[in-house]
Amino acid sequence: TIKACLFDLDGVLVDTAIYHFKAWRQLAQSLGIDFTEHDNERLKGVSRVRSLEIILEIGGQTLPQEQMLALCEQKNTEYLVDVSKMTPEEILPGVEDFLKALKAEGIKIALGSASKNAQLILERTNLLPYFDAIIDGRHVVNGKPHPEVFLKGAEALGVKPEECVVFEDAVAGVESAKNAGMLCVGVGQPEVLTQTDIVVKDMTEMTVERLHALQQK
Ligand code: B16
Ligand code: MG
Repeated sequence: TIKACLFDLDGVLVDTAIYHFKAWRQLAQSLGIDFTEHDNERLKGVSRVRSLEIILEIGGQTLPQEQMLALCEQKNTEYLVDVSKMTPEEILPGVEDFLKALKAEGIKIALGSASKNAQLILERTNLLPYFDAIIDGRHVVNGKPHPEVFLKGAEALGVKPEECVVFEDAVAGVESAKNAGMLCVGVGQPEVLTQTDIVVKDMTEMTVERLHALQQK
């Protein structure tokens, strides 16, 4: 039986990718690196410092560790300017109805995000009360595709991995779910999210019935 749903944050519950992109592009420009929206796809689901490494790779640059950490700080300060202005209107379509339906069924809900700003984003969008557990970038040593974030989520909820369904929009996140031995619903394009059990366009396509049907597959 499915007892819990574990949600990624960026790209599944809210679209903060646009704010990440804005802040990273500004930083890349200051380094003389041309960073495009296409390049930004590579940053989805990966940690802040890994994101900077990818941008430096694109620009063919390397920097000392200390300077990299300072740049990550700088990016995050820019990013937080936008995040601190977020409202519940930025919750993606179908999310709240699905979370309410899960609550009504007694299915547990956890967050499994790479972001160190996850708590703040949930607070700004009024999503926080839905969550029974929050595992984010502050709690994990190994980033996605390592299964740590979702395994810790299951543990916090007191359920087994095979009783969990993960919702993910990033390839690294889907791999993380599969490495954890969990069912996975992809949110986005089937051509990209090939390792999932099903793919939905967004949460408007999700119902509790569809969730339970995953097990029979
Ligand atoms: P922060 P998710 C991820 O969130 C984003 O997709 C990724 O682009 C970002 O680099 C990462 O969080 C870290 O975020 O800088 O706020 O700690 O998709 O795992 O919810
Ligand atoms: Mg994501």
